[in-house]
Parts: sequence; C-alpha cells; structure tokens
Amino acid sequence: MSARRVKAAIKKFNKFLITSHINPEGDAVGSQVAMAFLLRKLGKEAFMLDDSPVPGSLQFIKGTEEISKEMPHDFDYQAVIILDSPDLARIGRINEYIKKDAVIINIDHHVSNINFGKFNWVEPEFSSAGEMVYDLFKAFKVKITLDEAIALYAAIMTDTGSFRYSNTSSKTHRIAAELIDIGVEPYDMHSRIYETSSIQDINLLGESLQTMKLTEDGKIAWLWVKKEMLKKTKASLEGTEGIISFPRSIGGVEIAILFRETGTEDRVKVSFRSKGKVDVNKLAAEFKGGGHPTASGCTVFGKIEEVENKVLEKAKEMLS
Ligand SMILES: [Mn+2]
Repeated sequence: MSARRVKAAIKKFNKFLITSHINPEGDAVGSQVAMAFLLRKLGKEAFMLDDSPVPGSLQFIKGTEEISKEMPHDFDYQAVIILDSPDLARIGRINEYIKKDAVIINIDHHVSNINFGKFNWVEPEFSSAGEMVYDLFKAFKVKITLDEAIALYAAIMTDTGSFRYSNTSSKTHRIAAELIDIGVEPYDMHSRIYETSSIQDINLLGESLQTMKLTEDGKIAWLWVKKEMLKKTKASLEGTEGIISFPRSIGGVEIAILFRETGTEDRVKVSFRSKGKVDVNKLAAEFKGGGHPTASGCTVFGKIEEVENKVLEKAKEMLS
C-alpha cells in the first residue's frame, strides 16, 4: 500500500477511532495526535482512545489532552486507525472496543507487522509512524500548522533517537527541516522530552548500572531493573526508558539488553538494541515479541535470572 491508497480508504469514512500501542512513547502519541488533526481538517470526526496514559514528558503536545482511556457510549465509529502497532495484542485493552467486523486501517513501520487490518500500510523503511502521517498530510495536500508540526517532530525525533539511529534518512532530515521552518524549536522539543527526569529516575539508573554485565567477547551487554530497585528509589517504570542506551553505548557491544521485572507475577520485559550486525527483531520473535531490526522487545514469564539465561543463550547463538 501507499499513502495514496490510504488516502482513498480514509475518504470513504467520516467517523474514526484512533489508537496505538500500550505504554505509548513519542511516536505513538505524536502520530495519533497529528492523524486526528489531519482528519478534522478533512471535515471528519476523530476520537483518540489508548490503553495507557500519555507520559508526563509528552503532555505538552497539543491534542494529547484529548487522548481518552474510556470509550464514550455515543461514539459509533466507521473505521479504526491503528498506528505504530505490529499486531492487535499491542493495543491492549482497546481490543474490547473493536467490533468484530470493524474496518481497520493499519499504519505502521514495524518490520514485524502482521497486516492485521483491512487496509495495511506498512513501511519498515520509514523512521516512524509520524513520518508516515506526514506523508498523508502531503497526499491530502493539507498545510501543516505549528501544533501538527510539533506532534510530528516529537514522533520522528523520539523514534530516531534524536536523529542518531540507522533509520534516520535524508528524508527524515528534510521533513524535520520543514517542521522547523513551520516553527518547531529543536532544543525546546529535546529539553521538554528528554530533560525532565526526576531525581528518583536518576537514582534508579544508578542502581541499574550496578547490574551491568558484559560477555567475555564484549559483544553483549545487559542490565536489570528489579522491582525492589523501583521500590527503593521510588522511580517510575516510565523512568526506565532511556536506560538501555547505556549498555548500547559501550564500544564493541553489538547487542544491548535490558531486563525489567513488571507486574505482580514473575514476568520480565526484555528490550533489545542492536548496532546493526544482529537483527534483534528476530531475536525478540524467538520469545513471541517483535519490533525493528535494531530495536525490539518481548515479555518472558519466569524469574529474572532464568529469563536472563534463556535470552542470553539465544542472543549468543544469533551472534555466532
Ligand atoms: Mn514507532
């Protein structure tokens, strides 16, 4: 599919439900808000419904205050637009509101996307879902205003690791330049999103760094966030997001792994980053997860030590 085909699909409907994945980050939030703004400019109705709340650091983006956690009784949508989600499990609780015969428009850049929609626009070459929504603005020839530019820039900036990751293309920078010309202030965006850590989050980072380990060949680095660390530091799970960049930043490391204990059961959230030699989307898929070739994740049941063993074994296999 292409932006033009999605445009044709969108034209057929007037009332849209928009959603994205659980624990939304910049791309999920920014692409949803920009999509809602675009639909309204086209004279359509759009309602944003998410499983989990918008992180505090993204709440400055206009439109995020409209993202609801509950479905209004009187809103009967004709189509659902799902952004940045490789499968329906990723939208969590929102599945309860998706009718069996619902028309789903799937807009995503995950290589692991399983084409779950009636319309599937999946572009693994794109940096972000935000970049795809930008293309839709262009396909509809709709002028981008400052609020929309801020939402799109947040999506692109966060998913490219501030224009550092290998998914950053000349097109990504051209779009960013256009958004800056519209009025986006890069430093302001960066500082609002990344320079708002709490002292609790930094203390947690300190605890987590103490657990860092490296394989003998120096190619895999990993660390833990245990529930007791969260308790001790009073940090939020949200505050653990950037931790994986530390093992990744070690010279010679090819795979970085973060193990996070979550929930009440023995359940570990595992995040992977690769510097390009290993496809960590495939590694995550070994544990029923997915994502991108250089950034992915999965959830594994078991004690953190057991999960570490299992995951490391597979990671080593993939490296050899
Ligand atoms: Mn994304």
